[in-house]
Amino acid sequence: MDFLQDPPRLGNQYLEDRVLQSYLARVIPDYVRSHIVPSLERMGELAGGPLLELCHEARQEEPQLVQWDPWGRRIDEIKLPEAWKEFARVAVKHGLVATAYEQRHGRYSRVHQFALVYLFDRSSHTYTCPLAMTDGAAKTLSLSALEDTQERILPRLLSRDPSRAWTAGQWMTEKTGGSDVGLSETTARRANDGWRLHGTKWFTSAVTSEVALTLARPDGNPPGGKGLALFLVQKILNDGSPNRILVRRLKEKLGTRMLPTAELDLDGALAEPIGELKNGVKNITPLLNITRTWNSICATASLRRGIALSRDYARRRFAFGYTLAKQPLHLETLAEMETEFEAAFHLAFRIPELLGADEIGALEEDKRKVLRMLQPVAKLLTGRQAVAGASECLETFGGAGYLEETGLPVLLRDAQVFSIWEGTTNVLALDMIRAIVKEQALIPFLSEIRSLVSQASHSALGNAAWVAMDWAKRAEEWFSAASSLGSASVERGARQLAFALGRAMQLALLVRHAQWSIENEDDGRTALAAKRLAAAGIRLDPPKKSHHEISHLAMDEPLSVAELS
Ligand code: MFK
Repeated sequence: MDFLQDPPRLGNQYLEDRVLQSYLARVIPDYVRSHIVPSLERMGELAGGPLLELCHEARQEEPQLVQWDPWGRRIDEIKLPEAWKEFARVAVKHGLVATAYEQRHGRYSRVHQFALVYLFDRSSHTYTCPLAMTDGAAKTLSLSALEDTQERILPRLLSRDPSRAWTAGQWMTEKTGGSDVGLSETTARRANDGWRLHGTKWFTSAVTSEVALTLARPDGNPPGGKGLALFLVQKILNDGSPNRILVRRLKEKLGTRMLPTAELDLDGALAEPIGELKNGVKNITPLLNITRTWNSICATASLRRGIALSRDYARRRFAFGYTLAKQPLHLETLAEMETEFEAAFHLAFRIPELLGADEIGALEEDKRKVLRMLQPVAKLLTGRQAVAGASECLETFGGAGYLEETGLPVLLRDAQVFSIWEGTTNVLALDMIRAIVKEQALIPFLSEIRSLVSQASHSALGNAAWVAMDWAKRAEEWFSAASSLGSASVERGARQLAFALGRAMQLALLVRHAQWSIENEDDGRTALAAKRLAAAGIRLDPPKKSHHEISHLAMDEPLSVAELS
C-alpha cells in the first residue's frame, strides 16, 4: 500500500481550546459565562468547520479592481470574492463589533467580543481587518463626533443585520510614510457644500468600507500632526451620489491577499470634520489603540491556530517508527510553541478586561495607565511571537508546510503583517516610551506585575514569580539609568525595554493564572508554561550614552580597533 500522510484536522475551535476555556472560567463569573459560552461554541464550530473549509476552497481568490466600464466611464469597482462576503455576513450576524457596544455583559462585554474575534480570525482570511477599523471608528466617533453624526453612522457600524451593516476604513498612510503621520500632505478646503479633501492615501486597507476616518490639513493650518484634522468620509453621499474618490490600484501584498488594500486619490472628496479642526493625530489615537488591541488578539489567534495544526499532525504523522507525538525533540518544539501561545494569550486578553471596565466607567486611574502601556507592548510582542510561531508551525510539517495546496503557508504570510501594520515594532516601542514619559505609566505597570505574582503561593510557581519580579526590577533600573544618560539612550534601548516589560507581564499573568488553575482545575499545564518562560530569560544591554558606536556596525562604516570601547 502507498504511504500517505494524513492532513491535520481541526474540530470545534472553542471546545478544543483549553486555554480559552480555563481563562474564561477564571475571569467571568459563572452566571455571565453561561450566557456567553453558547455564542462561543457556535463560533468555534464555524471556525473549525464551514468557515475553515471556505478559507481553504477560496484561498487563491483575490479582489479585482475594475476601473472602467465597457463604455469608457470610470467606475473603480472592486469585485470581492464570494467567500469575503460570507465572512462579512457571519461577522455581522455574530456581532463581532456590536457585542462590545451593546454591553449586555457589562464590563465583560469586551472579553466576550474578543473571544469571538479570536475564534473567528484565522478562519476568515483576515476579515478582522475591516472589523478592527470599524470598532476603532465606532470608538472614535462615540468620543468625538457630533450627536447627529453618531446617530447616522453608529447604528450602521454596530448593526447585526447584514443588509444594513457598514464597515469603516482608516485612511491614514500617505506616500510620506505610515509612521510619521504628521507629514501627511492631504489638504482640506472649505467649499460651499462642506469640506473637500485633496490628496493621495497610499495604503488604505479594507477599501470597500462605506465610511472611513482620515486626516487632512485644513488650509492655513501649521505643519505636523497638530495641524491635521480628523475627517469622516462617506463613499456614497447622503443623496446617493458617489463621493470623489478614485482607486489608483490595489496593492500586491505578501499576505492578507483577500483583503482589498488600495491607493486612493481624494479628488475633492466631501468630508465631515470630527471634533476640532486640529490635533488630528491625537484625535485618531483612540482608533489606533483599538486596532492595536485587535492586532494583539489576532496575533494570538494565529499562534493558537499554529499549535492546533501542529499538535493534530503530530498525532498522525509517522517517522522513524513512531508518531511525532512520541518523539522527544518534536515534543520539546510543541511545548515551546504552546508556551509562547499561552504567554501571548494572557497578555492580549488582559487588554479587553481593562478596556471593558474602562468603558463602563469602572477603571481606576492606575489601571488606565496599565491599559495605555499594554496596548503598544502587547501589540509589539505578540506580533513578533506570531511571526516566529507561524514559521515554527510550517516547519513541523516539513515540506508539506511549504506547499500552497496544504493551505499552511498562508499562516506565515498573514502573520508577517502583525508586526508591521498599526505601527511597527519600533514605533510601538517608542509609543510605550511616550506612555512612560508623558503619562507616568511605568510605575503602575510594574506594580501590576508585582501584585499579580504576589498571589502565587504554590511551590511550583516560586521561581517563576521571583523571575517576573526580577525582570520588572531590571527593567525599572534600566529605564532609570538610561534616562539619566539622555533621550537618545532611552530611544536606542526602547525595543529591548518593551520586550523585557512585555515578557515580565506575560510571566506574571501566567503565574497568576497557573495559581488559579492549580487550585480550581487541578491542572499544572500553565505552571509548566510559566516555568519555561522564566527559563528563557530576557536581554537588557547596559544603556549607552551615545549611539555613534553602533552606527559603525549598523551602517557598516569603518571602525578601528583603537576606537572600540
Ligand atoms: C487583524 C486586525 C488588525 C488591524 C488591522 C488594521 C489595518 C490597518 C492598516 C493601516 O492603516 S496601518 C497604519 C497605521 N498607522 C499607525 O499605526 C501610525 C504609526 N505611527 C504612530 O503611531 C506615531 O507614533 C504617531 C503618528 C502617533 C506619531 O505622531 P506625532 O505627531 O509625532 O505624535 P506626538 O506629537 O508624539 O503625539 C500627538 C499626540 O497624540 C500627543 O498628545 P498631546 O498633543 O496631548 O501631547 C500624544 O501623547 C498622543 N498620542 C500619540 N500616540 C498615542 C497618543 N495618545 C494615546 N495613545 C497613543 N497611542
